[in-house]
Amino acid sequence: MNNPHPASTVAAKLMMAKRVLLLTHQRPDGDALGSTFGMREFLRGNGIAAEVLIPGPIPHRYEALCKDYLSRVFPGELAGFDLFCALDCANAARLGSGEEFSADDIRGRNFICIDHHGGNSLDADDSWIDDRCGSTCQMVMELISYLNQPINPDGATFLLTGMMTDTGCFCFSNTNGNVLRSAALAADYGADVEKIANHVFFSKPLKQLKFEADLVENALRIECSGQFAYACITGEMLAKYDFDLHEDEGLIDILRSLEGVTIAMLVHRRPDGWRVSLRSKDSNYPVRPVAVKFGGGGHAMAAGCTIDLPEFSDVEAVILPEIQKLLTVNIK
Ligand SMILES: [Mn+2]
Repeated sequence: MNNPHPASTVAAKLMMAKRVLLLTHQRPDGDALGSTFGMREFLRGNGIAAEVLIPGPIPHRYEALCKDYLSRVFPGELAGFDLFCALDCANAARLGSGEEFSADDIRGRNFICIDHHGGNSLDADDSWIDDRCGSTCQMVMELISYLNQPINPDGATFLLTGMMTDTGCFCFSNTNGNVLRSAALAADYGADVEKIANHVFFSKPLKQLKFEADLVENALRIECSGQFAYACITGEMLAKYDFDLHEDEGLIDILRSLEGVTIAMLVHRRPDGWRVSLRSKDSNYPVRPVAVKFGGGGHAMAAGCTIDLPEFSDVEAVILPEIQKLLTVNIK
């Protein structure tokens, strides 16, 4: 007998539901927004009432894509749903919507999770976790293929958005045949590639372009014989360019794109410590172990952690030796 498809349990729950609340992580990125709104379109197309609860504001670069789709569900309205589905959210701390709503409010109340973060600790009632997938949007597309049901062009556009943002437009090492097959399927269903490109990738505000230039000119540091590039974003810089850190998705790729760089790091101050984002562009040097060492996590090639030390120089002092070690001893 064939093994059941890994999506079969969550797929059955979704198709049996009457009213589904779709949830994702705080500071939503293209995959978070794409998978929730894409899933919403898919479920509605199948006659299932579905709403999206996004914690916090939508980043500017996704506003145009999402603006016609926003509806507001308040945490106080949870009783009206018979299924809760978290997408692209690796842990309970990121699912919350401030103090008014947390994962504990829905655990045990028909709560399912679909995610591509290997270290997922959400502990939903049923989960489908697959860290071989480049994006949660890809998983949603695979679930749709498994169910052999169509999705409308708007839904396909949302799903393709997350597939593109989480793979760096199919440039990162998480891009493989399955990623491209799911993307092709989204295109077949009418995904609007030009709309995604123009809204998400080719519409940076001028202040952001200037902020990025300042970052490269004044904050970029290079170590490890040119293999490690990093920068710290200061409050001063944010104020000068009126830059919102909710818009920082993709910023680290500017550092990663430098010739000779293997690992890039972007750091900024948050109330609970220094937020450290790490990216690698060589799978021989995965950054997840470094993030895990400091209590964080993520994907092999894209990970992050929060380090609670007084000064940025203290962060440099603990991170640099780890990166040096990684770059010298980790060759397969
Ligand atoms: Mn993702």
